[in-house]
Amino acid sequence: MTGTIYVLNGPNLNLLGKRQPEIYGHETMADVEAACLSQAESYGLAVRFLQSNAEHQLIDWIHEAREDAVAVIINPGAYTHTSIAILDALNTFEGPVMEVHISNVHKREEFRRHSYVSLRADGVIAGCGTQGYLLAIDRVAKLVSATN
Ligand code: DHK
Repeated sequence: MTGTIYVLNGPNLNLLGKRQPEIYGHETMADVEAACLSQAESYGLAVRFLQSNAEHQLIDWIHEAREDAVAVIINPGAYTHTSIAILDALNTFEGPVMEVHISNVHKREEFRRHSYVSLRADGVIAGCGTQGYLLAIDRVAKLVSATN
C-alpha cells in the first residue's frame, strides 16, 4: 500500500500530556505522532501529523489533503461541537475520514455529545485514549486497501 494519511489535531491538543491528564492522559503529541508514524509504516503508509489552534488552518490542511492524502484522521478538539466550516471542508474530501476523541465524549458534558464532524466521518472512535489514533489508522488501512 502507498499513500499519506493526514492526522489533524485541533485546539488545545498541543498541550496533550500537560492538560487535564486525568482526562487526556500523560502522552504528548510528539508521543502520539511517533506511534502513528510507526503504525502507518507497518501498512506501508506515510503520515502527515499536524496540530493547530486555528480553525482556518485545519480547513486549509483538509483542502491540501484533497490533493495529497488517501485518508484523513481528525481530532477537531472543541471544533467538533461547533464547526460547520470543518464539516464543509471534510465534505470536499473523497477518501475515508475517521473522527477520533481521546476522551469518551459521551460520558462528559452534554455539549460534547453533538459532533458536526460525525455527519461526514466514516467512523468515530472515542474514549480509547491516544490508542484511538492507532485504531483509526488500522481502520483507514483496511478501507484504503479495499479501494486499491
Ligand atoms: C478533545 C477536546 O479538546 C475537547 O474539546 C473534545 C476531545 C474532546 C478529545 O477527547 O480528544 O470535546
